[in-house]
Amino acid sequence: MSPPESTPAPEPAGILHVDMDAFFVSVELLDRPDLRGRPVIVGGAGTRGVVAAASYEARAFGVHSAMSSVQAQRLCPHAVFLNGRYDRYQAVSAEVMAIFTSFTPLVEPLSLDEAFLDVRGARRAHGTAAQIAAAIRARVLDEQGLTCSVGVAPTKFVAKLASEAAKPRASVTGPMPGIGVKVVEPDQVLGFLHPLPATALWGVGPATMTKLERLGISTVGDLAALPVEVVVRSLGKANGRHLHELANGIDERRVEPDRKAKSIGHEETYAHDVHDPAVLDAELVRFADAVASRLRAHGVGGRTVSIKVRFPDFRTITRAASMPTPTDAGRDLVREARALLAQLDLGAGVRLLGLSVSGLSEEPARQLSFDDAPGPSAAVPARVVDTDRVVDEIRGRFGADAIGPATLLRGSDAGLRVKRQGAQQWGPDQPRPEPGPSPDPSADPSARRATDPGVDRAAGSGGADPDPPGSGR
Ligand code: DCP
Ligand code: MG
Repeated sequence: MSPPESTPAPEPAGILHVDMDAFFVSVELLDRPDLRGRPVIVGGAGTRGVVAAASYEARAFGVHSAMSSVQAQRLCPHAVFLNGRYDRYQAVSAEVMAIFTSFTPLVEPLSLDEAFLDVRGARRAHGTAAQIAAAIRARVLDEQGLTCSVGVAPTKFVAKLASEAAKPRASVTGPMPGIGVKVVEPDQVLGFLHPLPATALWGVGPATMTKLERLGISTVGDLAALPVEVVVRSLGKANGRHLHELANGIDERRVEPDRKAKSIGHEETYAHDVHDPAVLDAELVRFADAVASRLRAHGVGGRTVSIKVRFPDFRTITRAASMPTPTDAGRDLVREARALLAQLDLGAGVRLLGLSVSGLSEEPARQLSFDDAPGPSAAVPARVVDTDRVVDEIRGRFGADAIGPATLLRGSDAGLRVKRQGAQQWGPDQPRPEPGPSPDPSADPSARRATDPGVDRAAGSGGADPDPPGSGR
């Protein structure tokens, strides 16, 4: 009889690399839907201009980022050149990163349009890494009207290569959609990596490639098969070892989250416009609870609570109120958010509801509510803190839905029903159900600027609708 297998099964892939498709161009197309399907280039059109981003239609002509605009114009004379609007890309990027952070606090942004996520701790609450990837794509599409490609793998660098494999492709007959999500499980890593050209490895530029070619190496598999000493002799100790490890699928680098989050929030788009105030209130409670949990997971509290409402006609408004001290307690957030929502006329129905907290700082203080006030000593707030910690611990072990505020459990299951109708309504590759205007994020980032930390209640409750001009409606 053979002895029992001693090696434990490797942990399933849990690192995501998310990269927006044709990012700058796709953001511009939100405001210029008439240009969809045409070769579009964002960059400087002048003689010294450079291409920042090219639509997949333009890429079919050989146009790519960092190419001179003169050359791009030569390759694709009918391309439409647009000036870049960095502020706009930054604002959309913040919204997209906030979606990532709603799945895991372990988000490492690499640039405006890409990030690594470590979702190993989020699987119990959100499903497998592949399901999380699909859910992220669906939410980015629904809330921002943009597509992204996701690689799922056990390590950062394989995840990055996998997202590349999931991308759309340019072709002369028009862009070919990508697979959207590419999953590389641990036992598939070497099969995925080894046929790739060695230049696919991080750190292999032209100079290194020349040295590798002298060793007869062209693919990652060739490099992996060489004894490490040979590679070290040619490339030096640090670089040689590192590349040899990568070629063998080894990459110990952890996802380093951006500790300087500006705001933490949660929002959902509903499949059907919500008219019932009781449902909206239950949603606020649920969002506040989720956001407070994430504040505590980050070890921060926030002072400014913002709500966001998008109406059926895509008009989007935000309102903000600041508290005297930062908090990480769900009920503080609910109290502020309720007061803000009460000032709005919701008669038209609500397409999207959101709640976020900014003005983040460490060491949140608890605001005493009447429930706490009669306590005989200062020990009462400490007990409140402990309750929240217990909630966090139960969620950590059993998932985000394991425990929640009583409001969500009373009466009907309105909150849950709405949730199921929410953001996960479409699979990542399904067409949008309505041909109407794209969700218009231009309304949100500009409006949100008015709710930055420091804005007080008076500033947030003005009657003017901050929906900016040119929002495409
Ligand atoms: N960018 C830039 N200059 C470069 C490369 C990129 O200004 N040399 C900007 C424009 C891109 C954005 O960064 O839209 C993201 O870069 P990507 O390499 O991810 O390229 P895209 O998102 O445009 O396309 P895709 O990721 O679909 O290949
Ligand atoms: Mg990109």
